[in-house]
Amino acid sequence: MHDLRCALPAIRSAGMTLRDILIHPDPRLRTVTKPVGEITDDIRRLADDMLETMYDAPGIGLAAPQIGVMSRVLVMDAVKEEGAAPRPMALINPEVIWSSEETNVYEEGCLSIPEQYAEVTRPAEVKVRWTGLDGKAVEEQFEGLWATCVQHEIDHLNGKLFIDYLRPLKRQMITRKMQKLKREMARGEG
Ligand code: K2U
Ligand code: ZN
Repeated sequence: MHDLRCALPAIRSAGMTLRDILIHPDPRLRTVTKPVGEITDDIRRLADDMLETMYDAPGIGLAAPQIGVMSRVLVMDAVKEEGAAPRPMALINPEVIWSSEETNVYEEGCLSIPEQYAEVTRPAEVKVRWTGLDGKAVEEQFEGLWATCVQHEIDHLNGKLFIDYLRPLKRQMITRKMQKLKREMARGEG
């Protein structure tokens, strides 16, 4: 993942903050988040912090509950062409209003479930409606990695993780690995 910190000045607000990413299992990752009411400067700062945290991870998406904020906010930038201009996006109260019959299989990961990857099948294209940081309603149809990413992030807003699409045994194995990782992190190892 090319370092996009050069892109940050374009979307920087005064002093963004890197936030800690919660690791599964954590009840906050299993909570259905609340819609955002008014789009305030606090929401705009939250989106900035989420983008900075996402680029730093690095990742191509991040949902507010992953940093412990139980609001319906997600950010993403799934631009993967080397040297292409980044396209940082912030979606407030996003909802899928159409999804294609055809599906895509993608080996997904998750910043809240580090180093674990598994194939997930999702609709290949989705149409999403959301409110932008300027308060305006937006609709866009996503395909490819963008479609996978936006569905992965909207799942996060509903307390759903990509491991929920796996067989129970595989999901339990990943959860146990994360519990071990968290024990080691608590002891300052790992
Ligand atoms: O929400 C997150 O945890 C960030 C996810 C988003 C994502 C997962 C699977 C497929 C698409 C997006 C990733 O950890 S971001 C890391 C990454 C980078 C390149 C391609 C796939 C995943
Ligand atoms: Zn995730």
